[in-house]
Amino acid sequence: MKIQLESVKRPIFSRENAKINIAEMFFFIFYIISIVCKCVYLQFQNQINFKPLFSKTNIYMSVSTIAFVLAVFAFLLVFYTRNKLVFLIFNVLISALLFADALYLRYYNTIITVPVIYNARYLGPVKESVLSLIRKRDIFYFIDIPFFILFVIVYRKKFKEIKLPFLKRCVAAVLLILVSFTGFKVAYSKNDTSEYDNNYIVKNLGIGYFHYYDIRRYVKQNWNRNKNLSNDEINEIKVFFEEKNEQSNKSPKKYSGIAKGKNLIIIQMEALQGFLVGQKINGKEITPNLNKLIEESLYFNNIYVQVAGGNTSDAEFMTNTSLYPAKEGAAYFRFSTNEYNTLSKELKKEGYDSYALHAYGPAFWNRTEMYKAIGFDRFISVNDYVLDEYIGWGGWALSDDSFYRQSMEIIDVQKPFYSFFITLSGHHPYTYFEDKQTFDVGKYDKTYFANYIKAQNYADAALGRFIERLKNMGLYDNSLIIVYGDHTGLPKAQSKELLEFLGKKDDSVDWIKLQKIPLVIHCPGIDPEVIEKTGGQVDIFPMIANMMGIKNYYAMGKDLINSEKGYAVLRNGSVLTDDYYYSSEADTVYDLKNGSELDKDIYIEEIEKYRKELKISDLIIEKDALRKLK
Ligand code: GP9
Ligand code: MN
Repeated sequence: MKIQLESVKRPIFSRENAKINIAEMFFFIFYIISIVCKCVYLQFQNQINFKPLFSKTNIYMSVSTIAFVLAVFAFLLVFYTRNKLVFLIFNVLISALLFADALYLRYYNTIITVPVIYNARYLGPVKESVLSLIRKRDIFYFIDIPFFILFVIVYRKKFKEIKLPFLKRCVAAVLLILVSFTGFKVAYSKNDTSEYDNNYIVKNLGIGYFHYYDIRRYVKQNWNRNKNLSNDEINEIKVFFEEKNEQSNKSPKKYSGIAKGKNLIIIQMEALQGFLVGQKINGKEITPNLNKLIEESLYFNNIYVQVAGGNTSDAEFMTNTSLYPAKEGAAYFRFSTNEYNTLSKELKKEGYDSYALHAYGPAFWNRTEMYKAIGFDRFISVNDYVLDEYIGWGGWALSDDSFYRQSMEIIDVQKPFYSFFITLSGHHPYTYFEDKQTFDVGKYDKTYFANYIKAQNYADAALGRFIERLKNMGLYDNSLIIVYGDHTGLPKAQSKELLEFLGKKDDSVDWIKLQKIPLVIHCPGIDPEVIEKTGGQVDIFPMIANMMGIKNYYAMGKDLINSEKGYAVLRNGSVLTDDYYYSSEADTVYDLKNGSELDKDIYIEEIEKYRKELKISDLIIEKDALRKLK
């Protein structure tokens, strides 16, 4: 038979080529089904998706996976060659990626992302123990490849004789893309996709889409990012920290080294707001245990929430690095392969083991990746807890009580340790508590505000029991204990009852004063005191560093115990001091006592000095400067 050239017009299904066409069609269909199956297999094998097979989530995930494979297939069709090499190569590549995903999932419970591949050192133990992670069933990822190779060998002569005309391939590709796009749109519209959890995206829209999404996200965030740190910038950073450290090292410092050698227990409480402290409803304290702890501790009552696009993760980030949150998005996602100076790393030098404890999916907020950069020795996630009691967060999160109890069974308390607890029961929506008569909320019953109060009352009770446990274990007097809220729990849209309850006005100064969280530092040997200086979450690390005698040179925060003046810079550029509030939105300075407007010109120099911290912090984060300054 004469070799047909592309230019020769020939119907795809011409009779003389019918056999070859059928064989080719079979190849294509088998190819698509095979890749779809491998993708779906990965998800069920690694407990991302669960039975029943035909649940709504699984159906839409499969639709999205088929849509992805069809789109890729359309692309390959355009670059089609007679020997089908592009198809074979792609199959090998995707199989290798799925296999790598499976190994990574087995170790870290999350999918491989571009930064992980790009920054191979973050493959960590996976690289070292690849063999131990491989299972026999992984053969499934490659099982089809010999068939395709065989198929191509058997049909190679026949396949050589035909080639679908370019135009027809393009038309077929466009049609496939249309089908793929429609399928994906349907799947996407039926999902409440969360961009905060990579595994969640995989679960709902499939592994194929996730890798596409991850590449797009990476390119978007890094395309225009100039990572080169100029000499001027290096100087700017150096001068900034020289001045900052010179000032803060001046006088002899109070409580220096008071917690040296002690364990560090940080409890970051979900949505714990400052107004709750000491507050009563119908004569009953909302947070009696926190109030009691405060009486024995340093209590900071003017700490402002500084989180931004990373919410809870931003609070964690500030506490562990004393850097500001990223200008856009979440540092946990965007800068998880940076070099940071962290509490864990400093304490490691002193022989401590460090634990991050959070009874939620490890991929949420990209914690798995970010905790490597922070340097936690272990991340105890939802996979490590027995889910034996559900309280809060709609009734499906592990209760704080069980979380604390099980955590203390995991931590090796025989060695000095740093444990970072991130609680969950106080998470919105607080509806779980609506019908529970756990706390008398009076006339507010069944409102968002009332449910929030009940949630925080429960979280407080669990905290109280945890502190009792620490006392029984002999850890209360042998540890530096820090308690604070990660961010607020009552948004502006739900502020009516709160403002009424507190007798506050609905104005910007009253509102900003409510954007505070309690910060409590308990350490044997301190004189309990209320510290009214204004500060923020970036200030936590410097205070710990002073008390534990560890280094913290590149901190954006300040040691509020040892600084003369207090201030807090918010991520939106607003500044709060002990006296005034500069609102970046209104570009106006207000007196914090009475809300009256002040002359901006008097304060602008000081405001700009404080705001410089944001600029330096952004430089450090966006240009990974700490790696280069070492
Ligand atoms: C989930 C928890 C909640 O892991 O940290 O995060 P949030 O929604 O509060 O940012
Ligand atoms: Mn939170």
